[in-house]
Amino acid sequence: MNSIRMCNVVRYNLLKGDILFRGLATSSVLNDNHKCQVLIVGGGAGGCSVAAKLSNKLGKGKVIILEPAENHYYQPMFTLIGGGIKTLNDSFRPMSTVLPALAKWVKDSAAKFEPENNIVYTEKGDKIEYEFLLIATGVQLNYNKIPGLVEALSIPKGKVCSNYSPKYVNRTFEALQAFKAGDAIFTFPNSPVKCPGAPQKIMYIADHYLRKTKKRHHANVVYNTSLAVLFGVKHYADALWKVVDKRGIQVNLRTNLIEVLPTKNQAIFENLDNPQEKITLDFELLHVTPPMSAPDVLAACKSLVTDTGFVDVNKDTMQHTKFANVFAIGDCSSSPNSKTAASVAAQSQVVYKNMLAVMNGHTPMKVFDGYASCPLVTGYNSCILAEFDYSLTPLETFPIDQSKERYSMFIMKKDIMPPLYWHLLLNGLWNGPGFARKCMHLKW
Ligand code: FAD
Ligand code: UQ1
Repeated sequence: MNSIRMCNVVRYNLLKGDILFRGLATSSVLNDNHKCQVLIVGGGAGGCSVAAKLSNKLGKGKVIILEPAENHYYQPMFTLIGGGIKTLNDSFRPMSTVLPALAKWVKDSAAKFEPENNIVYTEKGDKIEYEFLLIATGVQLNYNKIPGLVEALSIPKGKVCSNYSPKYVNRTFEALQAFKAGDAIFTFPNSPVKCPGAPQKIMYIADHYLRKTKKRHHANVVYNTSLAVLFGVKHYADALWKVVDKRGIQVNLRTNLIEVLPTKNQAIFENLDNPQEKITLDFELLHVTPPMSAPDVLAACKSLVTDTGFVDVNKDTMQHTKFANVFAIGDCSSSPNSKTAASVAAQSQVVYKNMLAVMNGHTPMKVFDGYASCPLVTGYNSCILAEFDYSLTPLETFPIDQSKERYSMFIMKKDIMPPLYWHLLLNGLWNGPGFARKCMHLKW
């Protein structure tokens, strides 16, 4: 008995000592050291699709995905949620169900990149050593850069909304339903954005909603954009100008949101061609697309990024310009395409093939053409399917005039794209419509 009790006392003291030690220990003693062939930072559209491809090829345990989020969101659906066409529940799945089973998920964030030593440190203090690194962190939403905005977005049933975050996207349809009369203002920030069509898609849906509910004649629909154009590709911009003219939507170019006055329902804009010139507008609905940037953690690692903080890659191969074992995919890369999931799909095969080439001592040969696609939803039953490349030249899949508003393209956006994303893209089985395009443009 005595010896048992003695043992327990010793065990208790050891445990107590261990707890005390753990409490005082530095993170390097406490935390894990991981080693892997490929580390993928970010398990969004790009990280997940390439993780699936690489782990299928390399086998179990070769790939680590570093990703903190509990859920994976299909962000293109946010536009439809804003219009009450889909629900927030439709837009996400548990991260554990979308990441490939053959890869190891480290549920944590990258806190520091050390590409010179092939190491990434995590927020919780783990150290991950890799042979090859794929950076897929997406962009950072900077709602806090607009004074008053976060406060306005925290007012329950308020007039300020934003499709860009799952935290706020439900506010859009609520604000639309509550809207009675007055100014409905939609903004585009003075920064790079993901899906540059999305800030105006929700405006067209709102316009249609107000028509359907007979409120449109009491409403003034306004698009205040920092850009000097309505859309970056002239072919589609020409079509969109016809839509705004037909619908009586007021477009103010080079007009940038700089402040929201939450209690007054007012927004302050600057004229980017004459920043002294400020204008304060009343609103009954304000849909804000927030300023965005490369994530701070990337921007902090100067050897990894360009002046603007995005991962400095060769725009053809997606390989880092200095570190041959580092690649980037998606919104966090410096490749000058429009930041869309459609681009991620096309990049995924380029990144996969080029990473394998480098692993085998070859030169990366596969080239990304800058493909981007933006289904410009113009209402509850119409959509212009914009597709283009680096040179902003249309690169259309279907042998029809895609700059026309079509019901078929709306159905594609609403019903075909979600399963294509969940079942094909995230499993590494969708590389964009390049092959279909070639088939459909064959001259018979
Ligand atoms: P994301 O999918 O954003 O994934 C980034 C991942 O990295 C996230 O899971 C995040 O948690 C993780 N991460 C971030 N920081 C860290 C860190 N420090 N450490 C580890 N992990 C980190 N695209 C289209 O093609 N068509 C559309 O119609 C369309 N509509 C859109 C509408 C809206 C409202 C929005 C918001 C986007 C839309 N997009 C659309 C754009 C599309 O969603 C993005 O371009 C795409 O998701 C980019 O993929 P990604 O992998 O680069 O980044
Ligand atoms: C696409 O490939 C893609 O990524 C999965 C999207 O994001 C959801 C898109 O919105 C679009 C339009 C494409 C391109 C696909 C076709 C069939 C034109």
